[in-house]
Amino acid sequence: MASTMSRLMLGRTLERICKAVLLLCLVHFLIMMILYFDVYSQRFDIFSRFNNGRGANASRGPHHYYYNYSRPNTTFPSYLPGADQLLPTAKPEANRTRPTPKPIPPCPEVPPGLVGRLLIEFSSQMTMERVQRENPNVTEGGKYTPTDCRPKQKVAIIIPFRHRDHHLKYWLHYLHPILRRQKIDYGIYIINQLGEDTFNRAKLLNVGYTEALKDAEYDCFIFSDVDLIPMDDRNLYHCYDQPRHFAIAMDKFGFRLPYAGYFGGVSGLSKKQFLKINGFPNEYWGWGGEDDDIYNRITLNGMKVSRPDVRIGRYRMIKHERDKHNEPNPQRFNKIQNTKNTMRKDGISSLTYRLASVKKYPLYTNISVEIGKPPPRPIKG
Ligand code: UDH
Ligand code: MN
Repeated sequence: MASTMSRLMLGRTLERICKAVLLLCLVHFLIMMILYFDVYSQRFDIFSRFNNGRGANASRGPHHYYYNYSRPNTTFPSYLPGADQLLPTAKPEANRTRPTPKPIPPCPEVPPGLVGRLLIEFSSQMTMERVQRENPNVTEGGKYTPTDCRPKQKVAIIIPFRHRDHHLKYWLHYLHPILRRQKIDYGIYIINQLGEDTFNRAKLLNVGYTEALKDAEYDCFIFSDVDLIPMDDRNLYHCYDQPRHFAIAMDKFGFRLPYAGYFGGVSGLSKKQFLKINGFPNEYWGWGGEDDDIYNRITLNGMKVSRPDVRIGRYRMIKHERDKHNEPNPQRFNKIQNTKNTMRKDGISSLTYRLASVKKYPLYTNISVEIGKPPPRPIKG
């Protein structure tokens, strides 16, 4: 009798356990379904929140949504349909067999596919083949145009260059996917200084401006060092109402602006802004000062520098030693006191150089130039 009772009890307990397990499974399934469908809504919901308070001076609004992606440059998984793919299926069209081609809309102020904070590192092996494989939709010469919307500006990205192939691979690896997510219509120009004379960054940038305009009708120019990688894709690489300074919080300066008038690393000017300041100085040979001269040109011509939020304008610089033939320029301190007197004579209006070659590679256009050498130093005494 007692054993029958205990067996009955055991049976009931087991039954209850089974029911509980079944219920748990059901709840689990329900949660999974909710999460699954939520992924779609997230895509719109989260990023629409970026819109709040964003105007021309964009990134000064509140930004609380940071994403730490371990694989930095992955966009949303390709199995998730994009907004453009989702909408038509929700609204079935009458004429399914012959869809009328829709005019593409202008690109939204805030691109919907941004991921925010990125993980940037330089320890993994990088090869040009790999970067090429990662970016099949970049066309010859390093160009890209969004296909689902019309960008307002056409952007030339100009990089001063000599003997930095190792850095270039990382730059291309990180920047192509970022620019694509940002819906930028762009071309990449590497301005390579031939020979071993003293390096001249600003003069190379002037050459870049001139040569890019021979290639296409650009209306915005972004000048970037080859070793600077943005850590947040909300730092949008286009031009603004005022000349833009992008690299405001570099790791090497403790993620802060080193001084109020700093304009180095990565900056951007519209064609109009660039011409207003007569381009950049050609007479800064060796390291330093040219960026301060550009800053002076901007303020002396009644413009102001626009900057992103300090949490967004973060950059990593690939660590390196000082290059040969780019020693600090001892004349730089004197020269930056004189911008007011020199800027009308020295600039894009006085630029001379000898173009050696223009080569279009899959991920960038290489422009090799001879830009001369510094004038002989006056003999002391
Ligand atoms: N650049 C070259 N080749 C050169 C010199 C400069 O490509 O030989 C370009 C390159 O795009 C570089 C930019 O010019 O990113 C600016 O030069 P830089 O990177 O040398 O300037 P930065 O202020 O370095 O980063 C200062 C040298 C500090 C070395 C400290 C070592 N501990
Ligand atoms: Mn550097």
